[in-house]
Amino acid sequence: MTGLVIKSTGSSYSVKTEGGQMLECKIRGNLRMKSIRTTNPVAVGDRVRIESNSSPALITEILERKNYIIRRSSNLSKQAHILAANLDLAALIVTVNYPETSTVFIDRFLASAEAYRIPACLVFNKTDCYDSEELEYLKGLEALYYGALEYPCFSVSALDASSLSGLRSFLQGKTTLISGNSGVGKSTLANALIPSLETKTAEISQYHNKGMHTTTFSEMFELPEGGYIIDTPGIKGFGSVDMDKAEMGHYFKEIFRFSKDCRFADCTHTHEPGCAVRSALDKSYISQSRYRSYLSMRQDEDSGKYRGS
Ligand SMILES: Nc1nc2c(ncn2[C@@H]2O[C@H](COP(=O)(O)OP(=O)(O)OP(=O)(O)O)[C@@H](O)[C@H]2O)c(=O)[nH]1
Ligand SMILES: [Mg+2]
Ligand SMILES: [Zn+2]
Repeated sequence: MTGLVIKSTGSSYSVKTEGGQMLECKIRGNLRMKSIRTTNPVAVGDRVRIESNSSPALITEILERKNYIIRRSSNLSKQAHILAANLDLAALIVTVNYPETSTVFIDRFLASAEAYRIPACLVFNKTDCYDSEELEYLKGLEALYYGALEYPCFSVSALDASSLSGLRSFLQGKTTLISGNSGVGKSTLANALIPSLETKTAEISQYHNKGMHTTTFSEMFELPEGGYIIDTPGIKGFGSVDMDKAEMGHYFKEIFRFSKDCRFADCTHTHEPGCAVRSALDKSYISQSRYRSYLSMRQDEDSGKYRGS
């Protein structure tokens, strides 16, 4: 029998079987591991084979992952923690204000999604409380990210159910990771999309005896229309990705596109002659804010935040 891992508590896993039944499973002792060394062998979103006639039911095999996102336990450690597997979409919740989400933050998120090869979208939330200047700025963001870069964008208010219909149908049938700064409305949005969720999180809170459910272990919530969302309070953007410095330009769509015309194949688009990227920047084909984000991510790499090349 196969199933989908909905929730992990470190030692036991809630698996939804093909028949829709929920089973609490343990891992079989000799479960075969893939090449990556991880602190958690099985992650939320994993499709697994289970032996259901033993007690407890056992996970005997992890089916091949289409993708996964990881968090490295520490910079020096080779051990990684898998946050979620088999994602169809990564959604960043953005607020122009209350709190302000910077474009660097948006671009880091999008670059990480590109590096993981996970489709990304932006959800601009709290549109109910923007003044005219903030709404103008929002239009500019949509023109850049949707108009020029073709990332799907949604403008919503988590407090207004009627604003959510476009997003709702976009998420239908997909497994979506929701990220964003603290306070942008991730939980509020999850509750608005899944009316039955409020009670559920409340139960968990009581169990752990604190205000929120624990952040270390991800959980997927089923959408009434089909599909899942994963609200992970622990991840702001993504886990650290293995971004190769030389490939940073690949994770910015438009920089990648223009870079094909740079004189040097290994152009860093910072100082080289014949750089098609900087020439596109001068002509405003590439936005200043995106280029600044690119430079800032390259700099992180210099300071060892990403794996060096
Ligand atoms: N006006 C307005 N307030 C909102 C909206 N969405 C969320 N809020 C409020 O913003 C605050 C933070 O929302 P949360 O859903 O807790 O934010 P979060 O992203 O889950 O935050 P963390 O769990 O800390 O990461 C709450 O007071 C919400 O009621 C919205 O669309 N409009
Ligand atoms: Mg929250
Ligand atoms: Zn260049």
